[in-house]
Amino acid sequence: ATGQPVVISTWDAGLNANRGAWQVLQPGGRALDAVEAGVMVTEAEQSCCVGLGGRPDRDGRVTLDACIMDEQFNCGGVAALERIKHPISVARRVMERTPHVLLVGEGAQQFALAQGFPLEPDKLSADADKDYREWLKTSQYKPVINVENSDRRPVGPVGGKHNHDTIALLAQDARGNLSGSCTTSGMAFKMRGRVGDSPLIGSGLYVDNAVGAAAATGQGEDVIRIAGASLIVELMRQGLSPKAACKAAVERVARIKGSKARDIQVCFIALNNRGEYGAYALQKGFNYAVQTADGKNVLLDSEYLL
Ligand code: SD4
Repeated sequence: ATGQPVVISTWDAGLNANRGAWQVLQPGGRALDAVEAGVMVTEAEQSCCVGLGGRPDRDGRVTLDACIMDEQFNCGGVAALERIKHPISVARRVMERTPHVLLVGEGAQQFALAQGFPLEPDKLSADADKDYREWLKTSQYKPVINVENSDRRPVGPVGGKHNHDTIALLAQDARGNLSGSCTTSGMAFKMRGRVGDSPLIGSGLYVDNAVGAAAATGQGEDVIRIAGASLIVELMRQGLSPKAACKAAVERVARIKGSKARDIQVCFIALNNRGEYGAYALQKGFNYAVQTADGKNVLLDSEYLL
């Protein structure tokens, strides 16, 4: 136990998410409650890439992926969940109220409704609708990677809009316990039914309280390929620092992808059980937000490989 809470989360939306988490942690709350509260802020913000404001799949449906994990290997997730505002809270219910870890699609929605979550309108946000119509003109299914997000430039499949703002958030509470959360609308204009890394325990998120926690954002397929978050936790177990472990995972993706590595982005954040944190990305443009007990909540540019 460190006595010093800390929160780390992905991209610039992480700053607001960290504030949400901090409201739980500062008065001595539990890391699990903090990681849920933190990303709920982002889910409610209706941004491009998390929650119901997210870009749809290529059939025009917003399908949400999320997972959560606590300090005792309890975990839950939902994938391809539609018309529910807070997938992270449904993921937590899967963890706490079912014998399962992952519910998908219609079954996940049924469960959410049975748990009292309201069914939201079947409607794209104005921005998502505009982007979708634009995308339909070519209907080119080719995920384009967000490599310059830090200054809100290029990227994305449509009109310079970024497509990569999954929020993943890791926290340690004053008791020294770790938890993590991850939530996203996934890659814009993905195939219907496509599931990324973000709801998958071990890929998008992993927590081992005796070692540390890790989470991912970027091209989900290439995070799944290396079981990214789990790999990073195992590397920290072997003694690597959070940043070195994230870097080793990025290097593994780069090795596998060879010359195609330039076409994708993968990014990792990690937090060990001593409260040390770090991040690493394949390409320039990834940033992450860190809130520490000195009261500071800062956005940091990640180092990168290429
Ligand atoms: C996915 N990893 O669905 C997610 C996308 C992402 O920031 O991270 N966006 O593959």
